[in-house]
Amino acid sequence: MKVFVSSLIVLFLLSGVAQARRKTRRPKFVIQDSNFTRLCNTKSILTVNGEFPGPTIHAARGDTLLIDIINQSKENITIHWHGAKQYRFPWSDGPEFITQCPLEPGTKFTQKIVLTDEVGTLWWHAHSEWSRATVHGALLVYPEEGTTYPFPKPRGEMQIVLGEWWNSDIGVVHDELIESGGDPEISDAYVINGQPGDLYNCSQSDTFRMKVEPGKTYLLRMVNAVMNNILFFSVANHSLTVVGSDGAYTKPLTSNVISIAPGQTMDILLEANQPPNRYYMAAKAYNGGLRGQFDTTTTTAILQYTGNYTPASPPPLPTIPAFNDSDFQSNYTASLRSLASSEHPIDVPTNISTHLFFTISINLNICPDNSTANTTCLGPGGNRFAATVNNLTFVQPRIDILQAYYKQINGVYGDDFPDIPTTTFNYTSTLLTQNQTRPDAGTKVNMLEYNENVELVFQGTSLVAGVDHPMHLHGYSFYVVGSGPGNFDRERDPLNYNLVDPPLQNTITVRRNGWAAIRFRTNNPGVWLMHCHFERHISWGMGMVFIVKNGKGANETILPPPANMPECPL
Ligand SMILES: *[C@@H]1O[C@H](CO)[C@@H](O)[C@H](O)[C@H]1NC(C)=O
Ligand SMILES: *[C@@H]1O[C@H](CO)[C@@H](O)[C@H](O)[C@H]1NC(C)=O
Ligand SMILES: *[C@@H]1O[C@H](CO)[C@@H](O)[C@H](O)[C@H]1NC(C)=O
Ligand SMILES: *[C@@H]1O[C@H](CO)[C@@H](O)[C@H](O)[C@H]1NC(C)=O
Ligand SMILES: *[C@@H]1O[C@H](CO)[C@@H](O)[C@H](O)[C@H]1NC(C)=O
Ligand SMILES: *[C@@H]1O[C@H](CO)[C@@H](O)[C@H](O)[C@H]1NC(C)=O
Ligand SMILES: *[C@@H]1O[C@H](CO)[C@@H](O)[C@H](O)[C@H]1NC(C)=O
Ligand SMILES: *[C@@H]1O[C@H](CO)[C@@H](O)[C@H](O)[C@H]1NC(C)=O
Ligand SMILES: *[C@@H]1O[C@H](CO)[C@@H](O)[C@H](O)[C@H]1NC(C)=O
Ligand SMILES: *[C@@H]1O[C@H](CO)[C@@H](O)[C@H](O)[C@H]1NC(C)=O
Ligand SMILES: *[C@@H]1O[C@H](CO)[C@@H](O)[C@H](O)[C@H]1NC(C)=O
Ligand SMILES: CC(=O)N[C@H]1CO[C@H](CO)[C@@H](O)[C@@H]1O
Ligand SMILES: [Cu+2]
Repeated sequence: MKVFVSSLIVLFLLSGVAQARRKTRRPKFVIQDSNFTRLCNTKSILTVNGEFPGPTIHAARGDTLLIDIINQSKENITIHWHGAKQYRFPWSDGPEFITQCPLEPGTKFTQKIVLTDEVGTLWWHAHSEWSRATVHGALLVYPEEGTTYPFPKPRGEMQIVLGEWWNSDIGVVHDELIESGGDPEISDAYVINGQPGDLYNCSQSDTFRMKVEPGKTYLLRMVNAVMNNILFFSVANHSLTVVGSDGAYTKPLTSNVISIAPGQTMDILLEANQPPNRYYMAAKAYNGGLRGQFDTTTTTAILQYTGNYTPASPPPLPTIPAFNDSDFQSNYTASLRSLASSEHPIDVPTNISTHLFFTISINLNICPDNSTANTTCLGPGGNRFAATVNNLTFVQPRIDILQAYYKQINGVYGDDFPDIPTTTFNYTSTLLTQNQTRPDAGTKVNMLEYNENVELVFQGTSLVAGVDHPMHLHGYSFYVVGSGPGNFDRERDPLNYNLVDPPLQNTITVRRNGWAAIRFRTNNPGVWLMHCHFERHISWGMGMVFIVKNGKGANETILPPPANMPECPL
């Protein structure tokens, strides 16, 4: 049986980090099965180096990472470096059948990640079926040598990785989702650094603890690696000040509760300014969609002051908004701002050359289809769930799109993913018909020229059920210039855009029955997946692919593939 270390108090002190400029770091990732015990059950899960969550990678801005991935498991696997832009090198991005074929059992691949302007907390995770449930970890990028944080140096720091735990085998949860056509099995717990916390009888002794000295300030490196839910997080009697998100600095945003979506990261300052004691940190789901069921449990960890005192028993629990508090959710999401200082300027595209408008919807297909012998699926009305961007369910190809594009292999994808919906309708109407819920399907990409200024408006729809969607773009960070409820109004809404200090993010939660507008410049040629970071939604097809063409200069083209690239069998 494995011995886990996550209940130990490990504080990484900041002195002496980031000594050398432009280092190359070479950690080894061994993908393997390991037995873990949670909630009284022991089961085998897929891990990196036998750890759950997986190893934290430390780097400085501008460093190069060479990750030797060795697959000693029985699963096909790929690893995605979430938030790393991978300039001109989509070969290392990772999503299966988009930029590579999976590493089959017994194979190896060295992924090269050249960090550029990213700073703060990024993360890495598996990007093959649902294996990211246990295969994920933090990637911490420190300021480069000779520079500092744009906030007072914290006494210490700690990664806080939020996850979701099923007692069932995650492969079975995935297969049943596809088979049944309904919602996924509800998870058994959320976890903080791999532990559900001591509100569960079977997790009393292993609850994650973070030790703090009275009067000192700490940096929480938070990653939401949860599969299917946005979480609210709070620490009893303490306030949380977000100073960074998705690998970019933000203006300090202080509140008692934060909201964080799957795919998002946050750098959070916590001042240990309360009477020495033990305090719960806690997280639970936000779910404004009100459709279906979800995991309503609370995960906890303990913030523990040093010194001699008689601890409160139990420690105080924080107050967390109700699971359906969509006002808090939307408001919090819309409150983030770029730091936008002279040392950390922003560069929001203004002369927009490409306008895109993408609806994001939950859809229904008739059941059966050819993938199951079932005549009744477990979706509403016996239908099978699907999900779409511009009414297209993304169909995964068998040859990865990057390989097909680079080698000009025909027939793998179509290049006519629409810039706007093929039919317009009242996207957030309460009166949509069943016929409108039927999607189209295909493997289509949207082609973009190099150096275009793109504005993309995501429009949530009320088809089947309006729910929030955390949309994630690979290869880029984007400025979130606006968001709002209801249908986007092309005349009125742009007048309220924030072009002064919009946050730079790689994942934006589009509120249920609402819209969000993002901007980015296509300065990174490659094949880039864009998808909802709720795992059930991407499994149902809520994704699409951008191909950004090469520019004119030799420095503006995709670099050649690495020698050991895991290609798909032709
Ligand atoms: C996990 O536990 C099972 C049952 O105790 C055992 O058969 C198996 O070898 C273990 N696997 C690993 C990877 O330790
Ligand atoms: C693993 O991926 C290969 C393609 O690279 C595929 O042929 C094979 O069926 C996959 N295996 C599993 C177990 O999914
Ligand atoms: C049909 O779906 C049900 C519900 O998920 C499942 O239990 C059953 O195994 C499926 N049957 C077949 C033949 O796929
Ligand atoms: C925890 O243990 C107590 C006492 O044995 C029991 O009453 C309770 O149902 C258990 N709670 C859970 C969540 O298992
Ligand atoms: C935490 O805050 C609550 C409510 O404000 C207060 O009643 C309690 O005494 C505080 N606990 C500690 C240990 O400071
Ligand atoms: C949203 O945030 C603003 C500013 O913090 C606050 O004034 C307002 O009351 C909030 N609205 C809701 C619905 O929470
Ligand atoms: C189902 O299979 C039939 C016969 O093989 C084929 O004609 C049809 O296109 C398939 N439908 C889907 C939705 O794949
Ligand atoms: C769209 O639908 C919403 C909700 O049903 C309704 O309030 C609104 O009036 C509709 N808009 C138009 C232009 O029909
Ligand atoms: C929905 O589609 C069916 C079959 O194509 C058709 O008979 C029906 O009239 C349509 N209903 C509406 C409201 O469009
Ligand atoms: C999506 O496409 C299908 C098939 O063409 C069509 O029946 C349906 O009305 C479309 N739905 C929307 C919302 O555009
Ligand atoms: C590529 O090189 C040209 C000529 O030196 C320069 O103008 C351009 O800005 C460079 N592009 C990038 C992305 O560095
Ligand atoms: C080379 C290598 O690591 N091979 C391993 C791949 O995974 C299988 C299944 O766990 C092992 O049996 C091999 O030893
Ligand atoms: Cu979604």
